[in-house]
Amino acid sequence: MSQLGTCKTSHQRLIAWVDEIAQLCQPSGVHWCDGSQEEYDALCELMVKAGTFTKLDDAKRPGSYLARSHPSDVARVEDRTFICSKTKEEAGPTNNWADPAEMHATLKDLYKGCMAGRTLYVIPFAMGPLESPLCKVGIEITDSPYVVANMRIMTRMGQAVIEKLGTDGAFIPCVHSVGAPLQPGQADVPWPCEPEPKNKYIVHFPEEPSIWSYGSGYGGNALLGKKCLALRIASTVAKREGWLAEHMLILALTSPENKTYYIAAAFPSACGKTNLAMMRPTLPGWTVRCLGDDIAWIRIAEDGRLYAMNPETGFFGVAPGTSEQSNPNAMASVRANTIFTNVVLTPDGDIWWEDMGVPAPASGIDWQGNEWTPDCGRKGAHPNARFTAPAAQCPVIDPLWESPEGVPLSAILFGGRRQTTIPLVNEAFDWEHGVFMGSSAGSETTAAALGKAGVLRRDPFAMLPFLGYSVVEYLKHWLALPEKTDRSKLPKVFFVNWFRKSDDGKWLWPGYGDNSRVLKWICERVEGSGKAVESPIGFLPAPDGLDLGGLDLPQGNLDQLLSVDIEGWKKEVHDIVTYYEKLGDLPASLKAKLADLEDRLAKAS
Ligand code: O2Y
Ligand code: MN
Repeated sequence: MSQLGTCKTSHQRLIAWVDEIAQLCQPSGVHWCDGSQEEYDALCELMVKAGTFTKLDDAKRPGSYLARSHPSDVARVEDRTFICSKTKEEAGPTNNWADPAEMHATLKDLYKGCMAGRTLYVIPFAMGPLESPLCKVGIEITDSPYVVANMRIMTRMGQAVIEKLGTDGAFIPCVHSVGAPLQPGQADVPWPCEPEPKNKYIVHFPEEPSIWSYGSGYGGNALLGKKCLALRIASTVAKREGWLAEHMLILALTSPENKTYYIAAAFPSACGKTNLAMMRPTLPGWTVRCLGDDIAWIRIAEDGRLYAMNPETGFFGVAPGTSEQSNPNAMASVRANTIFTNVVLTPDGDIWWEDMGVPAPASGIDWQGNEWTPDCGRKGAHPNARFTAPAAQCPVIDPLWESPEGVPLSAILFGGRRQTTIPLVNEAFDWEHGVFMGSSAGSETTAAALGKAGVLRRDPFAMLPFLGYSVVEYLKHWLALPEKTDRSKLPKVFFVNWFRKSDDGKWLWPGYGDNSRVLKWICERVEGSGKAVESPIGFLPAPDGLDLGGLDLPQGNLDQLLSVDIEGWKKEVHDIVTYYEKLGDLPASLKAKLADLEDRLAKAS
């Protein structure tokens, strides 16, 4: 590494800031990342020596590594995530707020000497193609080589970003430390972090803007380009600048007639965004291409339409449950050059996880580094185990996925994991009704989110953990779009639910590739040809509206999937009313949509 890592910028503000952070954190050295393959390889080798990485067998998983995190550091920490806007009101009722001056004082104490014995890495990164009108540059300082390696996959990182910044370009400062300084002579551990939950901090200062993360080396807590910059900070910038930063996948659906429709979809964490984004349709002649699986930046273009762009360059996907059946294109994406975190190491130097669709190895090493066998009574992979893979390796990556302009959206989908009440798909009556649908979206929780599994958690626009400002102001921002462009140019809005179950607990809908049947109906509705019936909750597919050719779906299932459960919906409305009360003074048009829904349900009963 001796020839690598020198500073190659004449951006004086950047140099001064790096010096200031180095003074505060007292690292043993400073390494400016150039983003090269040579640098990546050297860092991986360093991590293999430190025990952080295990190199996987090159014949089985070329260029790939396994990392095991500390058991206390396995997921995003929502209760330690703070939005430090000037006032609590600006952060809104759904965020943890702290006074910015007080938080700065707390952080200054924490970061004093926190990188002792470690290298401070400077990561120049861009979210979005460098030439995109929405591209934002961040500089992440970190003492974790694991973060550097992951950031290289997930963002456009390195010298090209330094060139873009020139001598005075704007950047968002992001400071990250694992919070584990080393005393002279102290041996390091494979996954350094601050194990005490209350000493972890994921902090956003939207006005500055800047990001400070302390104590965790994992995922969304540490790869600061992703949830912290591209959602929490970007949402505040987007509000100011008149665009949208959303927790949405982007896909392209092409019909047998070769017409392509671009669709963005907002589902809460752990609802299968990655699976849908790169789905293999079961409908003959239809293809899906992936543009992004997690984040969409959306702007009104010159032609008045909404254009969506994926600011990331990789997938940080949940491993357990990913299989040839659930997501063959994700499996192909992780065949090489992938970092796996918290999965099982097999005796032949490959990886395995629960529901991978292949037999478990007779024995292995589990995510905690212990001997493991399939019958030992413990899971081998952590439920939030991840793969970090380059998006370019996805076999169905869309040719326009790096388009600086983005792609024009025909439809926006909201959805969640709901076992009852919510139908397979329904279409909003108009834009405001669509915003109402997004505002009241919810999902039954799983392991990736904090708290108990199986509990309905309202998650407006799937942005609850990722919004950098007040949810009421956010909803107003969405409601204001028809004032900024011709209403007829806005995408149509739909709500989908692949997760409905029968009374005896069986899935009513096969999901996965068969979701293409729902997407086809959505495209037909965009064209004005899809058969629909008006209902109290929106437009539902007519009984013969969905293309179910070749699918052996019992009529009873279809009836349940496409009917309105009036009593269930009345309870839903009651629950939304209660939730809305917690959000504060919502825009009148949303309250009106709720009242209209209540009226229509009353008339239908
Ligand atoms: O637990 C983490 O740190 C990762 S969370 C995550 C990662 C990729 C995409 N989405 C999410 C999410 O929680 O929405
Ligand atoms: Mn996500």
